[in-house]
Amino acid sequence: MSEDRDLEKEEGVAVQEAKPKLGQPKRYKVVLLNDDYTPMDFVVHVLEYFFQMDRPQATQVMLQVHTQGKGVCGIYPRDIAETKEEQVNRYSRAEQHPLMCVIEEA
Ligand code: TYC
Repeated sequence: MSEDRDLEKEEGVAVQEAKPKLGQPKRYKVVLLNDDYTPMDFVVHVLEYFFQMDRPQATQVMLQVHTQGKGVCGIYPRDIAETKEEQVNRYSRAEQHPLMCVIEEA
């Protein structure tokens, strides 16, 4: 840096400082989608287990998904959102339910 400045003075060379380009990292919504087959109590269990919701909160989000078609489980940095999405989908498939979890840019 100070060497760059010396260079500017001594040799007439303009040196552009690199702008720090770290913005705020993007955040991602983890979203559950409705379907006709997954039992409501399984969805409530998923919301409690993977998203640390209490029973009333999990029930509210489950009903939001059931009536509106989708609902937000949480908002996270990309790697955490992707991990939650995979864990929920793997678990739902292992339990033979069609429940779908997806991520969306927040
Ligand atoms: N619609 C499902 C039912 O009537 C319940 C359900 C809720 C399924 C939320 C998925 O993400 C979901 N059994």
